[in-house]
Amino acid sequence: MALALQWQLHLPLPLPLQARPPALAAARRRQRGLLAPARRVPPLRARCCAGDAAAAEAGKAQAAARRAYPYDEIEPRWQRHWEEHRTFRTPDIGEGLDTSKPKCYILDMFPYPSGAGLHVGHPLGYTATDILSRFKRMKGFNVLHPMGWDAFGLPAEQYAIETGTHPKITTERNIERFRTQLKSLGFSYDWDREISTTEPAYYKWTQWIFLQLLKRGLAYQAEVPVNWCPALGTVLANEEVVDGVSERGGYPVIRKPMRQWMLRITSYADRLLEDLNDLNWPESIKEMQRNWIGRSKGAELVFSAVDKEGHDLGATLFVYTTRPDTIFGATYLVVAPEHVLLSSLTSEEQRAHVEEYRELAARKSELERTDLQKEKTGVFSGSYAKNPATGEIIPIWVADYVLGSYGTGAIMAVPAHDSRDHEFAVKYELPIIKVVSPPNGSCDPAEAYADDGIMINSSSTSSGLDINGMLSQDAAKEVIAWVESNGFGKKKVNYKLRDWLFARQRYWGEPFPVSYLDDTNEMVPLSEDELPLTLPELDDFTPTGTGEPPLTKATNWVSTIDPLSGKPARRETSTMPQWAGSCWYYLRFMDPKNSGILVDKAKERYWGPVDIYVGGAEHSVLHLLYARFWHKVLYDMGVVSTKEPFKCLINQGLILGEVEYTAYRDSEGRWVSADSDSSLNDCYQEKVPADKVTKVGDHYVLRDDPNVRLNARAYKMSKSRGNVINPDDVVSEYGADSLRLYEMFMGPLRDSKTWSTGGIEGVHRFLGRTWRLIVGPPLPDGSYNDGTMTTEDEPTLDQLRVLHKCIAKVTEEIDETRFNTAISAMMEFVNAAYKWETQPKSVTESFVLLLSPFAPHLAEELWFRLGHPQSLAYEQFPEAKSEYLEESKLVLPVQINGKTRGTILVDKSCSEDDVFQIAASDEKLSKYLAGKGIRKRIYVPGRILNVILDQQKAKT
Ligand code: ANZ
Repeated sequence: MALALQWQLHLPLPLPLQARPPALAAARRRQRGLLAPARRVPPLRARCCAGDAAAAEAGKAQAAARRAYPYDEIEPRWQRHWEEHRTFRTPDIGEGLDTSKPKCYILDMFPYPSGAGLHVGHPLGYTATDILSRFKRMKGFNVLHPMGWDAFGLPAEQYAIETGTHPKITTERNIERFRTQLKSLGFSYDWDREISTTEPAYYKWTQWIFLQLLKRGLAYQAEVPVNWCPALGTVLANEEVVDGVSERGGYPVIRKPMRQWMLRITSYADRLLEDLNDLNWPESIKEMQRNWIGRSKGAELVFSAVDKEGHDLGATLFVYTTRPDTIFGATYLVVAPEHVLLSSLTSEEQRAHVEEYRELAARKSELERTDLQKEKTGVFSGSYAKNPATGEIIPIWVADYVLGSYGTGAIMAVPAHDSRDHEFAVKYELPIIKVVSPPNGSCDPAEAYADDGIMINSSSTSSGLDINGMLSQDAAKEVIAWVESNGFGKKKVNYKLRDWLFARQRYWGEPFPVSYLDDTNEMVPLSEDELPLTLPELDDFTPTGTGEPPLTKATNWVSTIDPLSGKPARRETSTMPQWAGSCWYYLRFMDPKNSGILVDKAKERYWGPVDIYVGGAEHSVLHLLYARFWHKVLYDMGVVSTKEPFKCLINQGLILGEVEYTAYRDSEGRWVSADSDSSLNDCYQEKVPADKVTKVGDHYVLRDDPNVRLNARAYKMSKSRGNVINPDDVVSEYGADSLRLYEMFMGPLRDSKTWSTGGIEGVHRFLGRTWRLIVGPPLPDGSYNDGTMTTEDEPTLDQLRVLHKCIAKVTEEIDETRFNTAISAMMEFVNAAYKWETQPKSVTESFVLLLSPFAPHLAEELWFRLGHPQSLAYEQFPEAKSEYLEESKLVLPVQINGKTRGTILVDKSCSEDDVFQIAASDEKLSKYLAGKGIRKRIYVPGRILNVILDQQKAKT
């Protein structure tokens, strides 16, 4: 996804860094080891200079000494093996796929291949889906686990503008890098299904879908406001505008109407809302989608425009309200500055004011206009309307807190019961009439009362409508019935969801397969057999300065002949937005090479829908909504067989940079504890390395001076903070299996987590211990024996119990996507196995299979050494046997005369006599029982043994 790494988390900023203390003081502190090195120390390999061979050798030796097992030999070997054997290729239907087996389609949100390469945030979700894919394969499922590239978009185009490098070249280079990086992590993708949204063979079908939308009336053109930057001479995407100015250069941006392609997603609003109910998605994401769709119920009311004297002007204003019950309190109307009737409603006296106001409003974003904190502004239009309920003549105003794009773009203002209207009415001295009384009778007269209540001041003999005394909700129904029978309006459902602005004035996107006849300007679609319409080559990507897209510069491409009429025509020069390609890519993975149809029906019926979809929460609204919309259109067309594309959705959490410790000093250079009363704003800040810090209770202090408390905080990884961890470095220092295991061990998949180098060393050591447990210790020269240390011994009951407990736990935790606790269970197994005298082969084999989804390279190597020439990727995942899961022994509390005196370990099958004998011979309990007469024994099997002593005898 284009924004995959633009994390949305807003983290608190650190205290502003003070002017640095004199260099000498800093140097002194550096000597004392308190100042952290300016930047993270690069990994061993990177630290060696090219020419410094001796240092390189030393570095290698150091790395080898730190490496807990030879991952650097094992991992490339198995990656080669998988590639050569196409181990993870999923055969097609009719090509050997056994469709009697259950299927599981496991999908990652495909990345935007940015120039920065992979970030450690990427492998978090990718490792999770890889574990699930490997697990499901071993559980007998046919698994579809593909990868591709969402490669159209702004950064490549901006880079092209700056450097002249064609976006295609940059994109290919970036894809190459991403692919290599992903392969180095051992992910089990079926690389034969790789797709890129920028390939004509792919976007042919994006264009095809557009033509279907056009045929169904779901694509249309409209004049809509865009972000126009006069200084840059270009239209900007929303993300390129920051606080009303261009992100690049800081030039003012205004809203300017432009002809644009729109998609009628609003026709699907109800279905997009209702079908959410059946999805296994996080509730929070469903709620975000519901809010975005924003369904509200109310009425559309009709007000006729009149002049000052009440003469009909022949114009009708429709307003949308969710509170028809408050109609008697409507003391004025407001239209949006962009309302089509505004001009005709404006009187000559007011025209100059209204025009000026309209221009001012055009410079504001919708966000700014709807900001409740901003002061409301507006201008009287000079016209009036008749309130159908009261018969009163009320003024019509224009104000930008009413949006042209919502409802009807006009409202009836009820200042007594709507806070925005109230603020406006107070400012412009418009009448405020209370029509709802709170059920308990009291409310603040200086504010709008927005809740339901009992209707007052709500009857009119002239209109015949009387709702006084009714509850708001009943009154609303009554008003709707009244307006419907008197021709003053109707019941109405409204949505916040708008139609989707589906065009960008950019080069690097899918061309629209339409053109316009030169003579009539009529729009003509390309016929389907002419697809794909390929993007023309272009050398100059700079904006045209007129707002026309860069594609206008491809003059030969733009001029065409409409094949149907033979008339000269001009091609559409805007391109599709970045979202287009990612709306349907999951379908193409099912049948990526089909040139005759978007997806083969049988393949779609087998693989659809996606069973598990994993990605960042930043895509929880738009990407998912757009993809669901297209999917529903394709469903209506019979192209897909399911109503929804993604059955289960998981959002992985954010990985924050390593915790940073900050210490404070006053101007004299003395430490100031972070919890001291004096203001830290006046202090110098110092970053303290982790080895100089210790934890006391739940806070951090200087190891050398525990009275000095430090601030500890993890920040979002960013180049400017210098806290970015590059997965390549981790792979070269610890191996891919360690990175995978660490990312899963950091904490629950869905939570935010902080990176810790100490943590990765921990899991690396665990893998090393596993390696040595099975292969044996290193030989004096550092190499290892071939084969393993396992024996052909029959496993003992205890060994089988430890193994099956681990199988049960790992299976359950993978099923529940709790990978961190699955890893803990494997660590417990290894600890237990180190205590065994022998490692029976059958137990080791099962454990290696358990480990394989998490650390596949190491597991394959061990499996091979255990005597299996084939990859373990399709071996059966071990099954936990219940007979080994039940603990046969239990800890039984023993009470003597009602007081618990100790516990004994007994076999579950023990009889009462046996249990009593064990208690009597227990060292601690025997002193209470020895020589005492027993009056009664109460034994509740599995729960308790209670012994009542014979008091008489006890005394003697
Ligand atoms: C009269 C009224 C009285 C309203 C009252 C509210 C409270 P939701 O729930 O978001 O759909 N409204 C309608 N169109 C608007 C527009 N284009 N721009 C700004 N505001 C608009 O909100 C619907 C309510 O928002 C409508 O109900 C209308 O104000 C306002 F006591 O009408 B109400």
